[in-house]
Amino acid sequence: MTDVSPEAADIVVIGAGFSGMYALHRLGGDYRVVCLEAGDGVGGTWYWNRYPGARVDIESAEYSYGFDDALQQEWRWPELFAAQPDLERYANHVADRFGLRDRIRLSTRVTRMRFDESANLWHVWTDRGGYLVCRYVIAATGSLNASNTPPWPGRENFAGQVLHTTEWPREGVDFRGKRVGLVGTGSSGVQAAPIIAEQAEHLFVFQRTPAFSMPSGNRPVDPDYERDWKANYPERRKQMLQTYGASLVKYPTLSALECSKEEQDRILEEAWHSRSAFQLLVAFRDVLTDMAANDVVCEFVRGKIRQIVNDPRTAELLCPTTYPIGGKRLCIDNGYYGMFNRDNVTLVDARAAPITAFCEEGLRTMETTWPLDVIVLATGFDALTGAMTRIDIEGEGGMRLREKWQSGPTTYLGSMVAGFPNLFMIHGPMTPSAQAQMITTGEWQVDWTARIIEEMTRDGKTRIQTDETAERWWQDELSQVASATVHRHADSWYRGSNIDGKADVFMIYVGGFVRFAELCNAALDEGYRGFTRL
Ligand code: NA7
Repeated sequence: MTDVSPEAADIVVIGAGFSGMYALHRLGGDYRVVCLEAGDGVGGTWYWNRYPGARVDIESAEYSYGFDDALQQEWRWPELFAAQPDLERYANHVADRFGLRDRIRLSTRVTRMRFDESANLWHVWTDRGGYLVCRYVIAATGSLNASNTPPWPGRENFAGQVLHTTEWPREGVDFRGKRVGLVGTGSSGVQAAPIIAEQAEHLFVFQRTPAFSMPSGNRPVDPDYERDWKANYPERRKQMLQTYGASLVKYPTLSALECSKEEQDRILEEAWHSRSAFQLLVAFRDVLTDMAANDVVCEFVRGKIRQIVNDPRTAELLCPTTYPIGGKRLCIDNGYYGMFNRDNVTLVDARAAPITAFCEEGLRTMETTWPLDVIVLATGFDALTGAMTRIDIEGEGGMRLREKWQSGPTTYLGSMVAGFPNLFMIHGPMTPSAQAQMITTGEWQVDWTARIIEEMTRDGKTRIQTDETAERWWQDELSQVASATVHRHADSWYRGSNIDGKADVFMIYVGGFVRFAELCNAALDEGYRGFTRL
């Protein structure tokens, strides 16, 4: 394949996002670890997503590393919900503080991997020309990494600028005096819109499906809040790992259906101001499991939208009615609904008249042409599987991962795939992923993976694999917990329905982080059940 001499490593980590950097730190003391990163900086999601308004949707006190107490004591978050520049600064601080940089290869995209069955080694090729040979690969490639661009024709005809939220120019964009079309109303669109509206001459928001969103209540961190967190960090990190979403919320005992209307409203009003999307989704014990209970919360949020948005027609268009709340990721916003009261903002119904093409003037829908200077695509990701299937990965017997996953991903515990030994994923498909707070659960998955690798070394083994029986068992477990929830009633990136032609398979483990962790630990404790070690 190549006449370049390979470089040897024990472990290749793909991705220098938060999980990848922690994997490098966790294993880098005992193993030769090389971390390959496509971007020219660290931070993963928080390196790429630098669109205006990009901000974490879980409070930073939680959404931050817990592996080193000195780090969490010394770091200061300026706002409750850190903005992208602060998250990127934090990622860089961690890379420097823990001496990771010399083992991170930036601007190096993994293009191809092949498992050498005779030697139990992975060969990893990059777009830099060279290749590495290593025992293990840890794919910390992220759940939301491969961006989705709608396949409309005519882009070359559009005279203006087209931007995607996931590939934002570092130098920023000046929207002053511009007619801006924003396509997509998921988390990215909902965050970007109010900031763009403040600058643009006019903002047209093209909405195919309205999002449910709640106010973040973001503000600068006050000293008492910070002191309280810092005094209690170790305890709170432990508590997080004992919850459904690795996030501290109040878990209810009441069903929405057994409360009076007044009681429902009181509980929901509190959740609305809780600054936590998880809290709204668990305001009652049955929000995510019973459509009637779910509808109580939907109606509450629709009521808020109607209160905030002055124009009744716009308000109705903004009210989600076709799926349960939580079925798509709940957004956390900073003035999204209120923005529609501005004179320079127009909501366009891209469901009634879908966008069909770019044209010289802007965007063409089934009904009309919208003249625009800038088009911002906030159209999301080929989520969960895209980061892996965009690499040409060849396992046992020439099997290709993208072929194996043609009709949906198969994994054991979201970590390994049958036919692809010694390859681990962090936040892969069929993990809790975005249904839990991802830095903490990423750290947990890295620790669990490190345990496997360390025990392989201790026991003198060189190959670990799973099989299709174990994959089927995990699929059954995943389907069983998912079937008890409202998720089956929503099209979302959780099940690939945002990507044309992608298999419609629910890909997130919604049994809760605690159950996920218990099952992962039990597999190792009970003689590596579902794995074979050679
Ligand atoms: P999302 O949540 O997948 O949102 C993408 C949005 O783009 C969503 O509103 C889509 O509508 C819309 N979209 C996608 N394709 C089209 C076309 N062809 N026409 C019109 N509208 C379209 O991605 P985000 O980046 O906002 O957020 C991803 C995650 O990041 C989020 O869930 C958080 O976990 C953080 P649709 O709903 O498919 O009708």
